[in-house]
Amino acid sequence: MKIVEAKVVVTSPGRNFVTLKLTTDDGLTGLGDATLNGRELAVVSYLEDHVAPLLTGLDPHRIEDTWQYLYRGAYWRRGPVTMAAVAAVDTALWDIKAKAAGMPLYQLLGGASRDRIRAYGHANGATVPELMDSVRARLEEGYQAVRIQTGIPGLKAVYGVHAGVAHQQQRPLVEDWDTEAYLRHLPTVFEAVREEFGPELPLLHDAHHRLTPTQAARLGRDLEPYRPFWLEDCTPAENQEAFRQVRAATTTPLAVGEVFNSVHDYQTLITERLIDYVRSAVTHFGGITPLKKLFDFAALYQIRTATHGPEDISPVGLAAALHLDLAVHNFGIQEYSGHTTLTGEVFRHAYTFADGHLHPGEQPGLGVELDEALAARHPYEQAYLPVNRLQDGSLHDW
Ligand code: KDG
Ligand code: MG
Repeated sequence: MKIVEAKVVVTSPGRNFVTLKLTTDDGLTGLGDATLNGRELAVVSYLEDHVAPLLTGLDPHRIEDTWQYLYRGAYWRRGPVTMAAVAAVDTALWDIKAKAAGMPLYQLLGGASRDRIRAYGHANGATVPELMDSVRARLEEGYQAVRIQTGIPGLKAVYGVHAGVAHQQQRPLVEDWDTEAYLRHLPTVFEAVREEFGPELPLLHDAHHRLTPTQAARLGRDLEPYRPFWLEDCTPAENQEAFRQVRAATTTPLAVGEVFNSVHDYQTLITERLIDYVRSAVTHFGGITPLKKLFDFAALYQIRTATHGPEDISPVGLAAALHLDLAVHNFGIQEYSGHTTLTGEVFRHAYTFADGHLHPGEQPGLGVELDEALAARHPYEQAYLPVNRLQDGSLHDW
């Protein structure tokens, strides 16, 4: 079998998605997600100008070798643009291999280790009462684990929680931030949610890289009475050693990795067991091949998986995650915020969500079909993620 076509499809059924479609001389097709939110077209160029010309004529079954060819062969390694492009190729090749085998992909990854995949949903509120309503809505949808994010008194706009604030803009929306106000407010939010919903509901929280290690250590300790399921991205993890301070100070479980694109980003975090969950997505980590290796490495240290699954991972990237989730023994939890109805029409998928759990379905391959005609009716729209500024106007992590 040979690859005869490598085509990049960009579509915006509500938000931008970049998809690679590989076709073989046997007529099989494979899809891979290459969406890099806010920097989509850089990956399109990487794929179209530098990767697609290399793919035609290759044997699609040689997944590991093709991964090494694109990673080592380029000389310039890592980085989100490169690794999203490599991820798309790798995912599409696994899709083809599983279709050729006539099996859902998880069967090629070792078969199912579990019957279903526990997901967590997003509850957001500008105020605590709004947050309570949002938690209630998620529970009504069936979720059995919820990430809670709120506005902070005195701040105009906090990422992801202010209703009516569009995240995608022609220029980045400017949000505001005050860490001390956040550190004062968040424990009171956890207390209120625990009071309302009881001790059993798994509650997650994303600090979105905004804290210093000292602040993160304090927050981890202050949240301990409310038993959070985890504290995510508590401090920017370019400095892996910084997690030592947080870890020494608190037993609140720690999750990190949605912006990582290489196992090397995790080396200290895993070998010193400074974290409890690895959060990388197939889409940004170079594909299924390296993510499976990461998960197996993490398993040696009793660290679990929690693949990034926001709306800007396409249904193709999400499906890839679900096949891994079902197969690996050290699965932890899967983020799932769903997609718009139109996105589900552009990317028809076999995976299902019921009773707070996902399943990738039993179709051969990933179980996702791209409706190219419908995709073409929703072309790319320029969009940016927001930025965050402190009260004095200086830029801060968001
Ligand atoms: O594109 C950025 C989003 O994927 C990110 O902000 C979402 O932090 C996020 C999460 O945990 O889903
Ligand atoms: Mg996050």
